[in-house]
Amino acid sequence: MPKTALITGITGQDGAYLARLLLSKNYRVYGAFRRSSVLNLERLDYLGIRERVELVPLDLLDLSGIVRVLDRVKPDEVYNLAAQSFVAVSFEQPVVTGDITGLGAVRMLEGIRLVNPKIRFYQASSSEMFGKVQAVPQNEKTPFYPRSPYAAAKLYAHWMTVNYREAYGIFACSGILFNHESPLRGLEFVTRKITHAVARIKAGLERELRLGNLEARRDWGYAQEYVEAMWLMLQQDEPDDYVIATGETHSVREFAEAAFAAVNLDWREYVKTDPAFYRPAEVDLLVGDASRAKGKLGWCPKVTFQELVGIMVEADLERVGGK
Ligand code: NAP
Ligand code: F7E
Repeated sequence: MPKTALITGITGQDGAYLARLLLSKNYRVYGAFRRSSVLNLERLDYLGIRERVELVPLDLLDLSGIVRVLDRVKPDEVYNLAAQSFVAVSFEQPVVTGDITGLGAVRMLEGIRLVNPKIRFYQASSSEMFGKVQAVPQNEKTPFYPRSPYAAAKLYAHWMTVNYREAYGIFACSGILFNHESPLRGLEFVTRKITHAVARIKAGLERELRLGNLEARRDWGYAQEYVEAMWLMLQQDEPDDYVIATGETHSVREFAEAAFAAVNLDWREYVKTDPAFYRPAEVDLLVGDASRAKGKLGWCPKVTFQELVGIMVEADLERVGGK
C-alpha cells in the first residue's frame, strides 16, 4: 500500500522539494495551503509536480479545519513545514508569528492526538533556536538561547513536539535544520536576495545591492538534500530529534563575494550596507554538528558551499535571461 503524506507549507521552498521527493517514493501527497486571493503554486510549477499534489486548504490558526483535514486525508505521515518563517518580520509581527509558528505546531499535534495518534509527525525546527550560541558547533545537546520572536516560537513548538512524544507516545520528531537554500528560496532571505541581485546586475537591470550585517555567519546547505533528512526521520523505529547541517560556516560577506565572483564581478563595487536590514538582536554564528543524523539516519550533505552558490546564481541568471 502506498503511504499518504500531508505537507503543511506546500507553497514554500521545502514543501515543494519534499513533495517531489515523496512523489518519487510513490507516496500519495496532500499539500496544505492557506487560502488567499491568489494561490501561489510557482514552486510546484518550477518542479513540474503541480498536477500530482492534491491540494487541501488548511490554516495553522484553525484547529477545527486541521481536525477535518486529518480526518479526511488520513495521512500516515504529517510534515509540518508551515510557519511565518522570516526572522526579520517576526520582530514586526511577534504575536502572529507566535500564533502560527509556535501554537500552529501545537494545533497540528492536538489534531493528531484527537484524530489518530498513530500518525507520524515531523516538526520543522530551526538552528535559530540556538541563537546566542552556548557551544560551537551546535548539536542536539546544546542549550538553546533564542534571539527573535521567530526563534522563541520555534522553541515552544520544539518542546511541545518532544512533550507530545513523551506524554502521548506520538511518533513525533523535531528536525533542527540549519539554513538551507536553493533556487526556490524566497527572495527576502539573504542568499536568494544576493543571487537574484547578482543576476540582475549582470544583466544591467540593477546597479547595487543593499544588505544589512555582512559579518553574520551561517551554516548554509542545499534544501533538496535537507528534505531527504525529514523523510528519513519518520522512517526510523523510534522517534528522535536531529540536527541537520553541513558543519561549515560562512559569512554573508563570503556568500556575496562568491556569488559576484561567479559572474566575474567584484562584490565591493555593488554591495552597500543599509541599517534598514539590521535586526534588533542578531544571531552572529551558527555551525551545526550533524553526527547523530550521520550515525542513525545515514544522512550527510554532498553539495558544497561553492556549489550551492553556483547552483543559485545559475538559476537566477536563467530566470533573468542574462545568460
Ligand atoms: P517558506 O518558504 O517561508 O514557506 C513557509 C510556508 O508556510 C509557506 O507555504 C506559507 O504559505 C506557509 N504558511 C505560513 N503561514 C501559514 C498559516 N497560517 N497556515 C498555513 N500555512 C502557512 O519556508 P521554508 O524555507 O520552506 O521552510 C519550511 C519550514 O522550515 C518553516 O517552518 C521554516 O520556519 C523552517 N525552517 C526553515 C529553514 C530554512 O533554512 N529554509 C531552516 C530551519 C527551519 P504562503 O505561501 O501562503 O505564505
Ligand atoms: O538571514 C543577515 C541577517 O534572513 C541570514 C530562515 O529560513 O534560516 C533563515 O533565517 C543572515 C542574518 O536567514 C541581510 O541579519 C544581512 O544574520 O537569510 P536570512 P535567517 O535569519 O538565518 C533559519 C535557519 C530559519 O529557520 C528561518 O526560517 O543574513 N543579513 N543582510 C540579511 N538577511 C536578510 N534577509 N536580508 C539582508 O539584506
